[in-house]
Amino acid sequence: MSTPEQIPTEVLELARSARHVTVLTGAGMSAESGVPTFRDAQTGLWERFDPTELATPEAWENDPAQCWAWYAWRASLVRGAEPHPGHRAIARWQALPEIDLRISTQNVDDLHERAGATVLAHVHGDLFALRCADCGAPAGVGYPPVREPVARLDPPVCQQCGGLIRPGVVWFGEALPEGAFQDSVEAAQEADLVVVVGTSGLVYPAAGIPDLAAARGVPVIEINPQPSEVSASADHVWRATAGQALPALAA
Ligand code: BV8
Ligand code: ZN
Repeated sequence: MSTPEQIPTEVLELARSARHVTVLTGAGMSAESGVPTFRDAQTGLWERFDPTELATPEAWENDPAQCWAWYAWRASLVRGAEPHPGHRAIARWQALPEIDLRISTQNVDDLHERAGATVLAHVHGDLFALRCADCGAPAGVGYPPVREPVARLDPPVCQQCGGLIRPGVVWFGEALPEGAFQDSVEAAQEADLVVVVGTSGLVYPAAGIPDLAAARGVPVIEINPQPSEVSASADHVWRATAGQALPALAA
């Protein structure tokens, strides 16, 4: 019986021979840094909050102050979190001169970057890239510090047009940032190895990327302690956490 930390032989061989690697990450990548995932039982954000009231353009239109307060609280959680050994392992792997490693993340946090990695695409946007909801101008302000979830906080106002400042994330029903999805698809299809870490594979179009790679014959490894929608399209499933698996994979 192997333990989660023990790298499966076929995974080790793929990782050692790959020169073009794409790493796709989801909320599970940040879990060991203390940033809650969305859908995990007990700890997932959606156990406590209703996404249809918070992560949609309609939610913003109906109650921007409720939306802003939730994102300000999440931003405080992220600011208080640190990258873990899994984030650092990806950054080390990417820094190897013989490796072309491209990271596509669904995460809106900056933990990959703070671990020293360069991210090709934040397909669901960037929590901290605040902009005006009306004219799109980048905001010259940040989130206020929020220690506990609060019901409402007034968003700041745009200096250019007086519109409200919104988080730089992609809400349900909004288009992904221009180029981000296409860049991610290309990276995965051109890779000789795709590593999918910590995603439930439920949110499209990002969830389709492993299948698009697999359809081109690219081997896909899943790292996730639980079964997910990605598991069926993965050639190898490693039931371990990001913090357990990635340091061994990128050693
Ligand atoms: C679009 C950003 C078109 C904001 C997020 C049917 C009905 C309605 C809609 C749809 C439908 N079918 C398809 C859709 C479209 C919709 C969609 O997919 N809905 C799903 C839910 C059915 N998609 C969209 O709306 C997208 N846009 O399609 O646009 C368009 C085109 C042109 C013009 C206009 C429009 C936009 C989707 C973006 C949504 N934004 N978030 C915010 O952060 O608040 S989604 C949210 O879920 C997260 O940000 C995250 O990015 C995403 C995916 O979640 P995961 O990362 O997978 O996280 P999850 O909690 O689910 O899973 C965690 C996993 O980690 C688990 O598997 C767990 O086992 C594992 N794990 C736990 N611990 C660890 C671990 N793994 C490793 N190590 C550990 N330690
Ligand atoms: Zn504006």
